[in-house]
Amino acid sequence: MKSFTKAAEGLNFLKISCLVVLTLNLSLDFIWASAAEMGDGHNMPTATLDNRQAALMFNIGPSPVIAEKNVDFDIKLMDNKTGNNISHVTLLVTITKAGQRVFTESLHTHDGNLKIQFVPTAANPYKVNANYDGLSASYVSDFGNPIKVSGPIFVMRGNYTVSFEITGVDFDNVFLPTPIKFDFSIPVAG
Ligand SMILES: [Cu+2]
Repeated sequence: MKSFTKAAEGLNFLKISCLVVLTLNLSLDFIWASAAEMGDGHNMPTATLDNRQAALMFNIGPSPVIAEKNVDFDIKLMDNKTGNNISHVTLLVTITKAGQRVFTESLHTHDGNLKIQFVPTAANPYKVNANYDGLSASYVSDFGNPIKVSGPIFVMRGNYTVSFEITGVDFDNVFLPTPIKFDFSIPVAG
C-alpha cells in the first residue's frame, strides 16, 4: 500500500491522510484528481488525517447501475485503527456526465454514515429531500434515512463521474484547508 502525506496550508500541525477502501461490487476506474494516489496492487489509496488513518468506503447499488432505476450510495469515513466512524463528515458530492454537471451538493453526516438515494425522474432541476443544516451549510440525512435526490440523474446510460470532496471532519463547521478529492467513473447500463 502506498502512503502519502500532504501538509495543509497554513496549519502545519495538520497532516492530511486518508485511506480509501473500495467495497464496490463493480469495477470502477480510479481517477485521482488531487491529493490522492492509488495504492499499489489494490484499491486502497492512502492519505493522512491528523495522525489517524481514515478509510473512505463507498458502496453503490445496484451493480451494475441501470439507467432509470434508483441508485443507492453508501459512504462512510472510518478510523482504520479503531474501526469507528469518523463523525461530522462534510462532503461535496458532484456527478457529471459528458462534462456536464448533473448534481452537486454539500452533504453532511453527523454519525459518519452517509446514504444517498437517487430517484431518476424528469424533474428539472433535481430536488433534495433532506434537512438543511446551517452550521455545515449542507444537507443532512437523519437517522439512517438516505438523502433522497429526485431528478434527471442516472436517467441515461453512459459513463458518469462521481466526485467526493471531503471538506470537513469532526465538526459541523470546521473545514479542511485543502479538501481531499476522489473521483470515480461509474458506467451506467441501459
Ligand atoms: Cu455533524
